[in-house]
Amino acid sequence: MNLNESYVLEEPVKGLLFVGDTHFSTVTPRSRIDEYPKTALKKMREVHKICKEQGFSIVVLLGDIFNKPSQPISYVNSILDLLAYFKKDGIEVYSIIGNHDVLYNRLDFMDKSSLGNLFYSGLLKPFGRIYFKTESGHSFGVAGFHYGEMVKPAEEVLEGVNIPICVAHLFYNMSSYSDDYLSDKQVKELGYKFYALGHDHITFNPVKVDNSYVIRPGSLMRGTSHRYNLSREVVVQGLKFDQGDKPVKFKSFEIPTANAEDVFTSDVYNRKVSSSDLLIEISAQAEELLEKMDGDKSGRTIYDVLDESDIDEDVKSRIELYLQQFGIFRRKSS
Ligand SMILES: [Mn+2]
Repeated sequence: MNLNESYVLEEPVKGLLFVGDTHFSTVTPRSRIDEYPKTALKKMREVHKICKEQGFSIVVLLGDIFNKPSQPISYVNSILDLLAYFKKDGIEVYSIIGNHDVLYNRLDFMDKSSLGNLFYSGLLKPFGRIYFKTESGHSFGVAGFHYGEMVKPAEEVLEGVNIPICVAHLFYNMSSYSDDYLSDKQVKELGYKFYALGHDHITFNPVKVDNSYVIRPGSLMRGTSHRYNLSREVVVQGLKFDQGDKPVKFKSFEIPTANAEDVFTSDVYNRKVSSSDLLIEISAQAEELLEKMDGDKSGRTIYDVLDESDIDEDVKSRIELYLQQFGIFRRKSS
């Protein structure tokens, strides 16, 4: 399987729709009281509806399709069924690979992941490049970079296109920890007109940097009861072509969501749960923190990162206890 396939589309394209981290999972996060797996599929049906109504024939998923690399076969099948539903209406779905999709961020582990099933089916297409033209004759090139791949300059990878677009699974201007982000400097130097980024679960309006735009729709699913998830709208964002006098127009579409109070429980961490469930939850959060620390070169400690994290205080203190079990104690201030 070529994860960096090039596609040259024959038919003129009317628009591109970007869908942020879907995080398909059969496990309902403990903070949610709805059925997460079903809600995720329902939201993708809404995406399909938007495509039909707005004339999008290309959907680009921005990575983290699955929450964990391996998912139950029945759930993978229901996602294949969903992708077939897009295909039936002539909507092609492309995707890059996020850090949650493969074990150890190793692309050569794709064969062992559920995302690999989707790719082998041909209903979801991993891509390196997509070339197409619009009705008015503008030529576009979309360069996709999987998590862990270095983003290369537009002129190096997309020759002879009017409007180059970069799709990657990276934060933007996040200088605090790790190196999985695009800096302002890179955005300027890489030379793309648009950067559509997954990885960040928060929804942003496009940011203009010189003559480029950074697009971050945020995750399709609200996996946690983090503060930003309680208030934000869930959207998909896209580009429409040949609208009036402009070759490209940015569009944002809201995906209907339940009220946060109907999805998340307020006393999530006080709910009576088995201690093993609690341990799984806390260790998952702690592991995420440790992962973030991996790329950190600023000399900050895990407690610095923990203190700044958007995690309930109650959980923070439990993570602290968890870390202490492994002999990782808070550094005494001098
Ligand atoms: Mn994600």
